[in-house]
Amino acid sequence: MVTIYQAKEFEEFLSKQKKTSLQSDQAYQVAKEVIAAIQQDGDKALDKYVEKFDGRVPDNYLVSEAERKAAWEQISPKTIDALKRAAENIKAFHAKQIRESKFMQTEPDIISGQIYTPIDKVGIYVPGGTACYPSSVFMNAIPAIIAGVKEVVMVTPARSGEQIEPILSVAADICGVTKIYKIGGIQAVAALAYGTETIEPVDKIVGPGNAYVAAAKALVYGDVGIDMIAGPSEVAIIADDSANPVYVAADLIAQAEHDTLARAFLITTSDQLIKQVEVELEKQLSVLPRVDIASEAIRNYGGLIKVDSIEEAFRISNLIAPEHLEIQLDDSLSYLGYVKHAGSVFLGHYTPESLGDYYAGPNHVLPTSGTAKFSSGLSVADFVKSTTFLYYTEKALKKAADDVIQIAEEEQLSGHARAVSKRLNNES
Ligand code: HSO
Ligand code: ZN
Repeated sequence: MVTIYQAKEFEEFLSKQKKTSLQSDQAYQVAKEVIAAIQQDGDKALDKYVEKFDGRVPDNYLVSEAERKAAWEQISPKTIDALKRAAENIKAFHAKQIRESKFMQTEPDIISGQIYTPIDKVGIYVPGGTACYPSSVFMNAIPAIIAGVKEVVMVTPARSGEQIEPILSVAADICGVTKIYKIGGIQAVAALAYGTETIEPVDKIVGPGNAYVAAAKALVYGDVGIDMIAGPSEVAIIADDSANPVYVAADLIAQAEHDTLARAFLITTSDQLIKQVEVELEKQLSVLPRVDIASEAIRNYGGLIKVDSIEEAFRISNLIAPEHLEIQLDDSLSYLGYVKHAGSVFLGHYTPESLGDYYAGPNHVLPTSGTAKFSSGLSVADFVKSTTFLYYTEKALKKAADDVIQIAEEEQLSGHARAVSKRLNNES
């Protein structure tokens, strides 16, 4: 059921693949209408669309302290402990991403540099329903909190208008989300972007969502910041005879169970591994609860690719620029330098992607659909801005004056030139 490719065939398949369109026209049209209405009429429009899309307007959009407390009773202590440990690991990893402001004195009379300041307010969109993931709360909120963002608010739809998923509320408490609003869909994005009487606007909106949420984020971009618009999740696994086919198949399936559009590739020098993985896939899929989703993804978007050398395996992987890359080779660390384009890399036989999805530290919000060629996963850097600064003494200005005036005159901006010359001549 899974397609087997020779390297050349796979390259052809890749080059023919169309970019999945991330915004359907219909989603775009609806988003336009809802955003315009909320921008104009605030809560009144918000209520109207919540009623229309979710069926019921909650008594209060803001999740109360009492509701946040009650959510803890609904989650097992074992889950709470595991979540707390995951949050600690993710915090520790992201803490290392903090950049120090730079102060430079390249010449005695000149000081320059760059300071980093956090965004004031960030909104995190977290889907409810079947893809309700506490790990997404951590991966979006923790880098913001580590960056120093003071107000991190979360929006997530309420079940039958009243209660949000309790595990999302607990995850929000564990990592320090300040406010939670019971609201999802386009209307949530619009409310966060422009504010209403009850929902305060934010400066940047991050987090995954369906086609409607993606369209809404694309439309509000510019008025607020957004993170990337993510496509279907994907993994590429580079392996040779040293790999265990059971682990390889398990990791391909872990990716495939996300979505019928998810992509999962094995790139290997070993014919035998391909045969074994084919058998293992059938075996493991037959006992998987989400067998329908995973089988469809593997059938339509999976592939086992035979290459002649490990160098060729990396060449193919760099063409895919996968969101996740697993290197299931002995001495895997020594191959890190071969990776040119990938969102996140998992090295060795005992580092399944699941570790990174939930727990180990690196972020799981990563560039998909080949966008790792030019972009990076979510990090602390997404929640800070840099501001450069400059200080010159009179002596330093004198030294630079002729050059600056020369260029200003060349641009025919004599006002700029005078802003320098007036200082030199001590003119008032
Ligand atoms: N693999 C997903 C993240 C995730 N997995 C959340 C499980 N829960 C995208 O990187
Ligand atoms: Zn996952």
